[in-house]
Parts: sequence; structure tokens; C-alpha cells
Amino acid sequence: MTELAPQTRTRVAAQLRGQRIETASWAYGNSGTRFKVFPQQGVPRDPYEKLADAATVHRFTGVAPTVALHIPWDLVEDYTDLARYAQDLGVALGTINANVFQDNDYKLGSVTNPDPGIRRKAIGHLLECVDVMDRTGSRDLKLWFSDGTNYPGQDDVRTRQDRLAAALAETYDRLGPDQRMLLEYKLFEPAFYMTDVPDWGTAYAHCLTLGDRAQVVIDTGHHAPGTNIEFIVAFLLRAGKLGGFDFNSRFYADDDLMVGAADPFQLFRILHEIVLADALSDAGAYKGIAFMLDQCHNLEPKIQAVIRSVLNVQEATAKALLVDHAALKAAQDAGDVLGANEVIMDAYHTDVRPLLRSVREDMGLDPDPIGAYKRSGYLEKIQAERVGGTQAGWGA
Ligand code: AOS
Ligand code: ZN
Ligand code: ZN
Repeated sequence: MTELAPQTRTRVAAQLRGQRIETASWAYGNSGTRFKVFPQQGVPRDPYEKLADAATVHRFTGVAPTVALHIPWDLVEDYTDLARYAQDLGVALGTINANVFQDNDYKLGSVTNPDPGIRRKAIGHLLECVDVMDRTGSRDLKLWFSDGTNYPGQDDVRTRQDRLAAALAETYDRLGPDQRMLLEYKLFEPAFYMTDVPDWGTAYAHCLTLGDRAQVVIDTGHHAPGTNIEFIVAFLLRAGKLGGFDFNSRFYADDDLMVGAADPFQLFRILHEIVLADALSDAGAYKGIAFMLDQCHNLEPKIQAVIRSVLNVQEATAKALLVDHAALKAAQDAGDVLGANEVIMDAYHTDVRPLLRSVREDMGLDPDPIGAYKRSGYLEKIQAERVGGTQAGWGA
């Protein structure tokens, strides 16, 4: 790497130290596809052990201090106790993910189901999730609906939108003043003909009607191939409606592979828009983006894969922070197409790994988190101690 100017290094290093990436509780449990779940030794047997794994990721990376929970996959008697346990481990409970997709009643939908009794049950679960947030101190409720139809004519599209709007409004009204609703969209799956929240436009329109505390969450795996995700990021930032990310990689559909594995350039382009809008942390001009990982590690060792994912986000962020904004603006104003593109590519092609190693040393961390994790003996310890780990919830 060409030597960074001291001022640039100080600015970039400070932002990297302040970065926050939330890991998902379900990433630590066994997962697979609908064909097979290959179990791994030492996976957590309960939410407490998932927190211990998440705390391990934070211990070696220093930038993953919160864990997203999934209700009821992470059902416990006492959420206050769970929050206290997290705190003792040096992490905190983060986003609460609702689950209205794994009950027989939801065959024809949850909040958009034609049966009012089933809609009431689904809304009841969303409201219970807000009760959980009150106890965990979580800021965000993340809603993903598997609702949709498989055949033209199966149900009325506009009526389903009315049902969705009513359910969202009731849940939104239950939120406390410091709580938010993050609405996730997904092109297809499990519904194959029509999904009730298929794209950012639909999510945005509902959030706009609901109010300031309803925002859109972008799962990077939930788009048609070739979609320009960074455009969506820029649009939602401008509208003040970008609430968070579910980061992961896709080769084909909702693959949930490690972020930055399939297309690190796309991840960089997304983070470039974030940096341009000064939206990287709550210290910036645009506050409140939840940077979450939504991944499943079906084949690879899980904790190591989560650490790798955090490092991939850090590397893309470091590159985005190196874009010379003044040079970019000058080239844009001069109509210098190739010059502007070169500014972007220069940053992207920079090897930021030495910078990140030194940032970690500044933070009192091992510069090589994966090596340090492997040397720590944590995996061997949990493999010996935990017998009969549970499935994450996916891919039974
Ligand atoms: C589903 O495809 C979505 O990505 C959701 O975010 C889902 O809730 C998550 O994968 C785990 O619950
Ligand atoms: Zn997601
Ligand atoms: Zn998904």
C-alpha cells in the first residue's frame, strides 16, 4: 500500500475503530438447506451459548458488540437475565427478529392471511416481540414476512396490501419512543408467484405511511441478479429511510453466504454510498443504520466464518473511507467520466489489510483475529463441553 498521509490515516483509523457490526444468533447454530443439515460439533445448545460465541467474535474483532435475536428461536424464560448475561460477556442484545413463517397456520400467509384469526395470531406475535424489546433494551424490531402467493388468482393482491398495512400500523403504534421498526423485503421465496413485500419500493411506501420510526432494511441477498443495490442505498439515505442491512452474499438467490465472498466490489460500492452520506456510525450526519449479518454457515466452521465476515465488512469499509471525495467531486464537476471512475477504482484496489492490522493493534487486539481465535482453543473447548447442540432454525 502506498503510504497514507498521516491525517488520512488518523481519520480512517478513527472511523474503523468506531464501526459496529451486529452478528446474528442463528449464525452460530446448525443450519443447512432443505436437503440436509450437516451438524457441527460444539454448536450452542441455547441462547446463552450463542451469546458466548458472539462475544468471542467481538473479543477478537472489537467491532461486533451486539447480537440479533430471533423469537422464538431464542426463547428464554427471562430476557432481563439474558441481557445481563450478555453484558457480563461484554456484548449487548441487539435487533429482535420476529418469526411469523414457521407455523402451520401461516400456510397462506401470516399478517396477510385471508383468515382474520390467523392474522390476529401473527400480529399478537409481533406485539410480543415488542414486549421482548422492552426487556432486552433493543432498539429495533426487524420484520420479514414470508407472505405471498404461488399462483395467479390465489388471493387478491390489493386486499393483502390492506391487511399488511393494518398489521404494520398496529405494531408501529405499540413501539416505544426510542424503538424502531425495520421492514425487510425479499423478491421471492417461499412464495414463488407474488410476495407481499417483494422490493424496496413496497417497503419504502409502507414505511413512509407509518412514520419516522419505520425504516427499510436491505438484505443484500434479496434482489434479482444484476440489481444495483448501491442505488437503493443512496435513494433510501436521501429519503431518510435506510434503517439497516442484513449483509450476506448471494451467487443465485437468498444464499446467505459470507458477506463479501461473492462480490466484494459490490460491498465496497454499498459502503461507498454509506461513507458519502456520513452514515457509518451514529456519530455521523445520518444516524441509526443497523449493520447486521444475516448468514448461515452450513459447511464452514461457524465462529471463524462470522469473524471472516466481520473482517470482510471492515476491509470494504476501509476502502470506501479511502475514496478521495474532493478528487471525485472535481472529476464529476468537470465531466471527467474516466477520472471519476479512476478515483473509485484507486480506493478499491488499495490493500487495506496492513492498515487494519495496525488499527487492531491500536485497539489492543491481535492484528490477526482469525489466527488469534484459532490459537485461543475456544473451538476445542466448546467441542468438548457442548454435547447435543441445536439447529439454528433453518433448513430442517
Ligand atoms: C429471510 O429470508 C430473511 O433474510 C430474514 O431476515 C430472516 O428472518 C432471517 O434470515 C433469519 O430469520
Ligand atoms: Zn434477512
Ligand atoms: Zn434472507
